Amino acid sequence: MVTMAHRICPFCEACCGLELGLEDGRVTTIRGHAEDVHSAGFLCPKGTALRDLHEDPDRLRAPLVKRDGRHVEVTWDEAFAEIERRLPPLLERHGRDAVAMMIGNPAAHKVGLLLYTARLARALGTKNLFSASTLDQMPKQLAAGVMFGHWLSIAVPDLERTQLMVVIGANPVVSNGSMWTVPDFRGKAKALKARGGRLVVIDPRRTETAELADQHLFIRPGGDVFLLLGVVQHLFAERLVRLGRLAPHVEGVDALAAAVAEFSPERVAARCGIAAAEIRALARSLATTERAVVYGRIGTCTQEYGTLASWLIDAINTLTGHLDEPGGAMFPRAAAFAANTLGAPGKGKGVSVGRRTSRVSGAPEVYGELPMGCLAEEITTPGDGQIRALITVAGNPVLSAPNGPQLAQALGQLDLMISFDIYVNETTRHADVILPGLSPLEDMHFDVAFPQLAWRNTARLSPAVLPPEPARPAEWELLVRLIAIATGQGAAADVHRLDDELTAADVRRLVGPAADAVMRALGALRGPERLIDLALRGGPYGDRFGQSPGGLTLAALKAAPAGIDLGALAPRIPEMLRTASGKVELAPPLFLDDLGRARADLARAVPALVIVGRRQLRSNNSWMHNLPVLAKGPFRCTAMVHSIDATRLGLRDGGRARIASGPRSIDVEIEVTDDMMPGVVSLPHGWGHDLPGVRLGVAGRRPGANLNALLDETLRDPLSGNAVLGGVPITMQPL
Ligand SMILES: Nc1nc2c(c(=O)[nH]1)N[C@H]1C(S)=C(S)[C@@H](COP(=O)(O)OP(=O)(O)OC[C@H]3O[C@@H](n4cnc5c(=O)[nH]c(N)nc54)[C@H](O)[C@@H]3O)O[C@H]1N2
Ligand SMILES: Nc1nc2c(c(=O)[nH]1)N[C@H]1C(S)=C(S)[C@@H](COP(=O)(O)OP(=O)(O)OC[C@H]3O[C@@H](n4cnc5c(=O)[nH]c(N)nc54)[C@H](O)[C@@H]3O)O[C@H]1N2
Ligand code: SF4
Ligand SMILES: [Mo]
Repeated sequence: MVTMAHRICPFCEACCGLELGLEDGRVTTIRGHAEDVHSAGFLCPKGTALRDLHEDPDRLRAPLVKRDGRHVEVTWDEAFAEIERRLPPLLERHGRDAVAMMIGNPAAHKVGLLLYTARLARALGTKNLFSASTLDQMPKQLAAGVMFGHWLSIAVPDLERTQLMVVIGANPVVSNGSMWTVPDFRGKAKALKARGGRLVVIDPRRTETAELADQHLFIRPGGDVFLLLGVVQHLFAERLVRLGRLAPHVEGVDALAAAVAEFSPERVAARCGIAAAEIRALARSLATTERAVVYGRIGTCTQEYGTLASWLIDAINTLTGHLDEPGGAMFPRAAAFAANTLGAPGKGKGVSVGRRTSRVSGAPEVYGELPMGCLAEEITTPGDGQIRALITVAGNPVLSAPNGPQLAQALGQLDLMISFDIYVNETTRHADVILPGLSPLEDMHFDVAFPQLAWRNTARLSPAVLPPEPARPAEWELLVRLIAIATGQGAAADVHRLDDELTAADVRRLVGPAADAVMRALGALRGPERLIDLALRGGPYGDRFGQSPGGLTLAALKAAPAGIDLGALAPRIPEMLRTASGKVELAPPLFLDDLGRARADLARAVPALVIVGRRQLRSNNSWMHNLPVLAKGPFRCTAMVHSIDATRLGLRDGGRARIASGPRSIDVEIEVTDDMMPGVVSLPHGWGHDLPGVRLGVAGRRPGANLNALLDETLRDPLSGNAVLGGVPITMQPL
């Protein structure tokens, strides 16, 4: 008999609702869930790979401990005994900072990992926190934090109601959106065009999104800040600035006008590779279209001016009257966990960064994190505060972080490495203990972060589809057990009692004297479910623990497999602001000061050849190449080269070439295509599965080349610490 179950896809930020057919405890079909209030039946090929992931023989189902250089399966008690034997003495002898944590992308997609990794970090009390955020979106989080008062107060395009959307450095047709939860971008973009609206894409590659667009402009990698400065300058120079309703809520308009005055379209054109007339036309159409929005993503973040570019994008949305307006860039109002729905509305503490610097390079911390590019040197540089142990949580930095080979070497030097992971891959092969979580199908799901970035306000939750194998702990229980060890309570501590204590402490912080009553109201729930119920009930649509009958609760979401619709995005300024001034900060000194760097760089010579990254529909960063349904088909890890460059360099389509950058080099397969801007090469990241000790049978057959083996870990956006992953000069020669 076939039964149906529903599950939010955990693979990318689109968070599609899936409908799974089950027969005899096996998933037989996976489709988009047509009734889902958020995704309405959309899914991509990766969604169907949930089954492959569940059934992948290489996916770990039991903990591994390294003995005599080899990973062997052990019991859970043996794994934790190993940690208890090795971690506390290390903390005792070298202090809390000797243990570092690296948190990877899938942690944002698994509620148990996300909520309890934060608790583990607090329990460890280490300053050495690293995450994929500084390989990704930290510039956007820094810009949003400083401008709006919280790092997750990100304005997202209101695509359904806009008439002009400008996409810079993103390819949502393939990535399905990022820092913007938007299933079926393609369908929504087609609807925009059908109602007479326009899509403009600015990218050094004619991407799948550019194919769909009314206009595509090639931009020189890393040139975005100059383009955006030119646009802002022109808005002021031509008196096109319209703040509209936001006028009383915006600070710094005059300071911004003064700061950009010298960056006329004529002055920036050569540096960004876009003609002055195009820059002026772009500024004018943004200012004169009633509903318009600029959206920037990875391409604008993973470069040396990531923070300035992210800031200027929202500055343009503000100056053209499109911030917080329908059809512009709007702030979602999530049902749970959103800092911009908590506390007193309209004003807050703002954000602070740079409160300390990293030991070796002196890089400023950002929101408590250090740049990923600093991890290797913090492990290998002797002295007080040296990292001696590392805990990775769903991260594969050997492939995902710049200069992966150097990091791999550093990992080999650790006294102890513990990995929360489901594969023995390029990173976890170095781990002394690997603790695998449940398959997504065996785990309940709730998105903590993505409803805060979503195209529409909805609330959804997925119960586990299949029962976990007996005696398999959930990831949050593994993390609590590690917390017990890190806080001296020992591996044998009662996980559920400790969870009660941790949650009671959180509740006390949140509601003060009402804590006992709230804990009673949360009843018999445990683990993440209890935290979700707490966040939902105390959230903006919540039942307020009985004070708002009919409001959201965990039980209400469980009873609604298609989710609960909470309406289209609505204006939220000033209520959502948490800046100290209670205003949108348009000209923060931190950013104005950094403009000096851009000014000095205006005349920089153009390198003959640079490399950028690329994402592909059947791939997800570094870890889904082992799933047969995705791995089949043509070889995808190709270096795209324009025919002009190919001719100049003697490269041929299908041939091989060596790419070098500084002392580093990789060998790749060539794809000649005039979809590239001349002088720019595009290679996807997350490949290079041919390292010794890796247990990825399918991925190993077509390993591909590791883009990050080429990149320099010392190149960073100085404000956000974000790695520079694109626009890096290279040379190429045929093999
Ligand atoms: N050159 C270049 N480099 C890039 C990028 C780029 O564009 N160009 N993009 C960057 C970006 S945006 C990101 S987000 C990072 C991603 O980099 P990472 O955060 O390191 O993520 P992945 O490489 O996808 O590795 C994910 C890890 O999580 C594990 N995993 C998967 N599911 C689970 C689970 O359920 N539980 C546990 N415990 N583990 C799990 C996988 O086995 C794998 O080890 O890469 C960055 N690197
Ligand atoms: N299928 C698939 N989906 C994914 C992922 C995946 O690996 N595969 N990863 C997920 C993750 S972790 C993230 S963060 C998101 C990212 O989502 P997106 O931001 O949409 O990422 P990309 O598809 O890499 O698109 C980035 C674009 O920037 C362009 N670019 C490079 N350098 C520059 C530059 O200097 N300026 C400009 N203007 N453009 C530039 C590149 O050519 C590329 O087209 O995707 C998520 N979704
Ligand atoms: S777009 Fe694909 S990978 Fe992303 S959530 Fe939807 S089905 Fe999953
Ligand atoms: Mo990412």
